[in-house]
Amino acid sequence: MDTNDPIAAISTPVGTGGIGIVRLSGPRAVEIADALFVGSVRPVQALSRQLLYGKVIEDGEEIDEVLLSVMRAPHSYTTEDVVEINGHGGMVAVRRVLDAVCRKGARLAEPGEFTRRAFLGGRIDLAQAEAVTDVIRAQTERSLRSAYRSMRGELSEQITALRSRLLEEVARIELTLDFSDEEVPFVDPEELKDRIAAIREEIERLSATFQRGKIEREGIRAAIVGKPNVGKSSLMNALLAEERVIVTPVAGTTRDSVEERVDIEGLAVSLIDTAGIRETADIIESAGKQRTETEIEDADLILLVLDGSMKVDEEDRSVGRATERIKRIVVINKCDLPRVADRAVAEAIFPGAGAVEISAKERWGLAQLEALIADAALDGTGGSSEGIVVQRLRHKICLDRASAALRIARKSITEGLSYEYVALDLRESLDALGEIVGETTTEEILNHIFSEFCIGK
Ligand SMILES: Nc1nc2c(ncn2[C@@H]2O[C@H](COP(=O)(O)OP(=O)(O)O)[C@@H](O)[C@H]2O)c(=O)[nH]1
Ligand SMILES: [Mg+2]
Repeated sequence: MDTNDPIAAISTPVGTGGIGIVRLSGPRAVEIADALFVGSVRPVQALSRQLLYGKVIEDGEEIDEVLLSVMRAPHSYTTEDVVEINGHGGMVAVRRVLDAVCRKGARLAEPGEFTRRAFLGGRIDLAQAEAVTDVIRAQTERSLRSAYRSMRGELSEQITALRSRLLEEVARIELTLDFSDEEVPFVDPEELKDRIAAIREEIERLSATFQRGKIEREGIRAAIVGKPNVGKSSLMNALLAEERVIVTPVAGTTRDSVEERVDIEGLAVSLIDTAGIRETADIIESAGKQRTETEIEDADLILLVLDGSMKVDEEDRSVGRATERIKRIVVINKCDLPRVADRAVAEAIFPGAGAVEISAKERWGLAQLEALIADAALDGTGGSSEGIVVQRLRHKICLDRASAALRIARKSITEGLSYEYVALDLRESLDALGEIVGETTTEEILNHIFSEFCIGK
């Protein structure tokens, strides 16, 4: 792939829209635009980021009325000269501008090639380049926030800081190796071990945030479970803020599971309304019951619903036993009615589970329940909402390799091996971290990463 020729692509989504953008990058980008654009100011004379109004005209034929901007190197997305032509959306109009640009000497960009040039130009590192796709692909607010922070360089900063700490240790050790007979300060093995352990701990902490990243990206499955008639379907509707599921006073109305996705505090939560668990002779209801058992197995979180106007009975306890192994929240519903079961009772009967009092019918207590759901979803997943989150499996694998190399380094020191071996282990760890930001990444890996991008980015 030539990295120096002008490239062009349509940067807006395929389909009909108000505006379609053709983006050009490379040393001759402005020249190409100049050959096609007719307006009050010529692209070659434009100030960087100035918006020019005019027309794209090829061989006397007017192709589109456009707004054109020039971003001059190195202050552009790719660090090269970039031209963006904003024309009318719709596949034919944009396509014609792109064709004209290509006839003037640009070639079609490969997927991710603009971002690849930004990486090769040194404006962003590899982790930031990957985060660009993560920003574009984010399906939830939380994963967008995390991806955005990585794109801004927060993950890279942490990796770079860890690398420079490691590099310092390598330098110290190598110095003692090179000048072992001379007056070089001796590196105390116990102190070295402690410093390595501290670095390793941070790498592990970062790696552990991957689980949180996964949940932020993919969300969780929360099954609404309880005996018949406690208000499971009503709760589902309340959380969806619509009447999705049929609610009746007849027990056993919901005979099969219903699943819907909701956004709860920026997390994608798949809510599953299940058929009530109870002994039954009804064949359809009992098939629903089996399905319920599977839903419980597959759920990340259980919303165990109780009827607050009734005493907790054997049926509730049996639901409790069926859901014991999964993280759960006890939802005491119907709290608009005279209260019989309350939070204290629920917490005593179902220890370890958080409890909340709500009324699905009158729709109160829901905000508190949502906060509990979000907390429970992210509980024990490492990291925090303020900290940076590792979103990519590739990064986690590199972190784990870096950590494993440090574990071996410590072992070598303990076993009294020569510092030569220790230095090798530390270098292995450095390389693994370097792969995250693209310091030590092979061409093959780069090709793979950028091929996942969309065209025009
Ligand atoms: N008073 C009161 N009644 C409710 C509440 N939630 C549900 N119900 C009623 O309880 C009955 C059963 O509700 P439903 O959602 O179908 O329960 P499910 O069998 O657990 O799905 C219906 O008559 C609902 O109107 C609530 O918060 N307060
Ligand atoms: Mg129901």
